[in-house]
Amino acid sequence: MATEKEIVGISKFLSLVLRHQPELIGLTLSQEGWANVDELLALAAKHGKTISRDTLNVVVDTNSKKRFAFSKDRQFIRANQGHSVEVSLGYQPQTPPEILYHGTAVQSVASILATGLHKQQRQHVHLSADKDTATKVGQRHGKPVILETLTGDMHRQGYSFFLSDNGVWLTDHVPPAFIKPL
Ligand code: HQG
Repeated sequence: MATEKEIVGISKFLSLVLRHQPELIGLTLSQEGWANVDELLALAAKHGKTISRDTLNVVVDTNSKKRFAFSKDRQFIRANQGHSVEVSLGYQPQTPPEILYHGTAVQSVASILATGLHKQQRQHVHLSADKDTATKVGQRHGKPVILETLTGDMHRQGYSFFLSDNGVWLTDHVPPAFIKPL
């Protein structure tokens, strides 16, 4: 059995190659972001990261944020969201709740209120359905600040929203008019 520390390490490694730099180990993702599991494991081993199929199953199935998903036949794996490489995950546009939250760090607030939320390196701006999650997201960057986004208004004005398989709301850009500090 892999230890908790090994599992976290593998999860970070999977985020790296499935979201950001598949080329690091010579991996190719499909347009929808899928990697062949056998190929992933073989390339990982070749680059000094040996992961058994059983351990991979544990990492995917126990991940607290459900970051990764297998295809139905479990031959392919992808990250559910958070990519910086260009993929089309195939999520259908959805009606968001009236309010969603964005957790950020205090040093970014002035710029966000002036120019809106930008997706930066990722493919989307990430929004959370609850304040707790937003706080955790913001903490990754510094002292957390939660911003309220008026997503109901945005949707009625034609902005598109997607809900990832692990419950993260995704959109392209949130203009300042739809952002309120809590
Ligand atoms: C900030 C984690 C200045 C934005 C989480 C954020 C999430 C601006 C940072 C997922 C700005 C980008 C994504 C502006 C946005 N001026 N700063 N105009 N617009 N920002 O990591 O949302 O653990 O790319 O506030 O749970 O923090 O990876 O995005 O602070 O779901 O699975 O630019 O990552 O999931 O940072 O986090 P990120 P995020 P995982």
